[in-house]
Amino acid sequence: MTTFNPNDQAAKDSGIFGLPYAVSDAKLVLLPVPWEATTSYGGGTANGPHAIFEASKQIDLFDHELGNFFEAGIAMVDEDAALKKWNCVAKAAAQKIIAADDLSEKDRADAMEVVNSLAEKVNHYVYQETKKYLDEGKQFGLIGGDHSSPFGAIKAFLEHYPEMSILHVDAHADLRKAYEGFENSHASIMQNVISKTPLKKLVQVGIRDFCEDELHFIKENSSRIVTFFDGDIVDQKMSGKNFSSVCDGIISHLSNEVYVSFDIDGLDPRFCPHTGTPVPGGLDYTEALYLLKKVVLSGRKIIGFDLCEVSLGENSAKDFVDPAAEWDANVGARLLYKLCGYTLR
Ligand SMILES: [Mn+2]
Repeated sequence: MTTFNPNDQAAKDSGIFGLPYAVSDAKLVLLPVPWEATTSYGGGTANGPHAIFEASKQIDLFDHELGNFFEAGIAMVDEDAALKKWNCVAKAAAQKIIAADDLSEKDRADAMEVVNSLAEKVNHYVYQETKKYLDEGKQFGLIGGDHSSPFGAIKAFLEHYPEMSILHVDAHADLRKAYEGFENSHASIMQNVISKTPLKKLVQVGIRDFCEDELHFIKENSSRIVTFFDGDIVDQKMSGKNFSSVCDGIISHLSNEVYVSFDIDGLDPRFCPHTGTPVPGGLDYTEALYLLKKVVLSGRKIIGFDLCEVSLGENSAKDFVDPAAEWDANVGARLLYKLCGYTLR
């Protein structure tokens, strides 16, 4: 600890962002959830936490806006070996269901049972871990994994902060009632949050890929869900409304305690070309940061967050095979650092 110099290059055995803190010393704990069982299009997001961890070491710790906030201590928990195994088993079962049309009813039901029961285990693990750190008085962020990863975390946060709202940045509404039959699909996370938790307000931003049922669901639940569609934000900007007042409109729906659920594909895909389900359009990196900054400046408190769907693509695994894919991890790590900064503020 005494030899740590934030201006030096990260040491080989250092933690996330090159920091020297153990989880027990850290004010902010990051939980990796390498889970992507129900990935429907491009995979690889289970490697997201590791890729972000590696890329995080090149970040300059001093932040022009937030200063040396890392001194509060930030540490990432080791990936859970059992969870990694569950991911492999569930992914194989899910692929069987997605790929084969000639699957017998029984085989299909069996495979579905494997996926659903392992997803329940993940939810339980994430809930327990989140609750543990919140009970210890730590701040908490989760690194996915696909966007189904944080369900247990959101549940635990709601027990600690019943009045909290969620700021959800995403290309997708994630309000499907099960996707491809999977109850805990990445495309259903906010449907599950709305139907299975007492969350009072979900504020969605950047949404540009959704089905008509999801739109109906938003309208049916208009007291709990406010959606800022990407197209509407673009219309406002194109006709001369400045982004600052667009942000004010979004933020006005948030309660004082804000949990951020950030799907990287909410950004323009040039910032996340290897994410599983990229969609053209979306927020600029700087716009996303500006929105988060304005949340804090409004006097609201960011109490925690998840960052999901960062991926290097399916085959690049852990060794950065495609040099272009390292970009996704670089953006993810920088966004993560800012999320940590705003949470520690
Ligand atoms: Mn999502």
